[in-house]
Amino acid sequence: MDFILQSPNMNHLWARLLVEELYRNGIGGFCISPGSRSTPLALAVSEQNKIVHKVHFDERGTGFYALNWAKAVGKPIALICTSGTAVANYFPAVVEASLARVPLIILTADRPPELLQCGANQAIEQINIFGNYVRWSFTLPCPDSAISPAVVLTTSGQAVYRACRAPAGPVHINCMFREPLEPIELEGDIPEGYLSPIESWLGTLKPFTRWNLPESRLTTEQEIFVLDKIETARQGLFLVGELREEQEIKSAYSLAQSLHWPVFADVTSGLRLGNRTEFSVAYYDQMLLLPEFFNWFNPKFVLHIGGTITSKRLLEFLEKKRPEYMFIADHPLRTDPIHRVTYRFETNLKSFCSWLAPAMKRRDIYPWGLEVVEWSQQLEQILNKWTQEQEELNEITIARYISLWKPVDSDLFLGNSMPIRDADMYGSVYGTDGLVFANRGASGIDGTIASSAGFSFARKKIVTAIVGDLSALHDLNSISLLKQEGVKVILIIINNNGGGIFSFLPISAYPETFERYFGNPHGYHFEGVAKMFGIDYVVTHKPDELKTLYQSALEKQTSTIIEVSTNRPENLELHKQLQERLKKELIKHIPAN
Ligand SMILES: Cc1ncc(C[n+]2csc(CCOP(=O)(O)OP(=O)(O)O)c2C)c(N)n1
Ligand SMILES: [Mg+2]
Repeated sequence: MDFILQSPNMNHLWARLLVEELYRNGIGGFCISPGSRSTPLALAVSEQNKIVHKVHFDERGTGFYALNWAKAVGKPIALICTSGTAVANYFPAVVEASLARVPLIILTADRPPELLQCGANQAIEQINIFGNYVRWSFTLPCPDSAISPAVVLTTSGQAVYRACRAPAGPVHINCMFREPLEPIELEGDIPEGYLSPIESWLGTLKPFTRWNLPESRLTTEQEIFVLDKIETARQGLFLVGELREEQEIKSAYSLAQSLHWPVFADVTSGLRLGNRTEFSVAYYDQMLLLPEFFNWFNPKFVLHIGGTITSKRLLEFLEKKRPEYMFIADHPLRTDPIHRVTYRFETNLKSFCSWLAPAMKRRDIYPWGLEVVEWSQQLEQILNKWTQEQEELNEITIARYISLWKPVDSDLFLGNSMPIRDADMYGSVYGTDGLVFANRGASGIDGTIASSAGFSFARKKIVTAIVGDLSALHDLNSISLLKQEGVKVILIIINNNGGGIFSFLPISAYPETFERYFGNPHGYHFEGVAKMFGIDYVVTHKPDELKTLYQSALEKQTSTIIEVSTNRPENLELHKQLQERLKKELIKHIPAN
């Protein structure tokens, strides 16, 4: 630990202790945004080759980049920024991390107390700035020889522990530094013997405090209860929400195969666009559009694992039908927007699925709900036919084509607004496996480009991202992240010249205010900005051409932007038209009462 012993002054010593201990506690990497007050922290990271780190000038984008990096690797990522509004720019990502349970360690440099609330430059109220959105916040005072170095180490360890234990989430450490900030030798600044309380730590590579993550498992009584409920349930429905790990997806797949219940999988579950099970009902959202189906379909028991559900229609359906509802999650947070959960168990998802699948004794030979599975397959045919009929690309066919063309061993990022909904409603279940990420904690349209970049970097894979034009405009400068080493994103921007989602809402019936305040047209295209950032850019409106362009984008080493222009009013009509076709098909199958 020579680099610690050779620290030039207290500021740098504390920063090195903090960073080294975060590293020893197993964090996945660092993201740094430039600034002066954070100099000791930035240098402490830069001095060490072993620490994976990224540098980006915009804290807002960096926050989303780190968020998706952390989500993909299941480890905390630390962020470093200077004092002032830099800190506040992390807020959107902190909110998303808090709601989506993603571990982040936010290290913000702060001015010393004598420079606060006195008009000093770049000094804002940073203590507890993130309020209830962080799992823990702590201010480290200015490095001081009166304070044991062990305090710095236990602060680091506590930060990682609190970020990781359920519910995982962001943690804030506010670090006050007094000048000088540069690594200047200050004789006598570090008194002799100062490091003796952490001598043994200096001699190892282990964290100062070892901690364990309590892992919740069902007790034997709970297992008996769950098993009994599931074995005796009539007309069960298996609901799979967001899953972030391949192992979880695999075990959920096996459970789906053993349950013999219709499977309604969310687009972010990993079981919706690929991994088709024998019982997958891909088009449940569209089926629920038909009142006759809505009335006829009567699940009596729901087993829901994983995160939230994108389909509002499905939630409304469950709210009305009031089945018994068992929710299994690996955290304690209420994930029940319709307030219908009747049994809730906190346990590791993978072990739950792996336990339950073989534990169930006898399943029906003629499973309930098979006809629903078949009807969904009929709808697949209608969707294929309708897609082939469309000469020009539209928002529905883009979702379908990309779900089918996305190569094996690559991932998908879906922007909020219509891209995630179209993929959820119309993406093909015959696509390839792979993770599907979206920022569904707070469902912001911000940080989408940075998110896809962080996701690709973390997974070391190609990420295809589909985002709307307003979302892309919101995060324009994050296009520079698409050029970073280890990032390869094919960014498909659906440019419908504004917020297409609003056309689906009742407010669209008020033309005098609609376009200006909701549709928000701008007339921009993305070629110029792609050129500015030096990113390959192509534009198309034809399916065949999209296929060729997508294929060649996949073959390149670097990221590409593909812009497709669509039309908002037409998009609404196309959705209606297709939905009528699907309903016409489905009604043929519903038994008359
Ligand atoms: C940060 C943030 N601001 C505003 C909103 C509200 N909002 C939801 S969808 C939407 C329009 C998005 O437009 P675009 O990205 O072009 O997608 P489209 O609706 O056209 O599919 C807006 C403004 C939000 N969710 N997040
Ligand atoms: Mg749009």
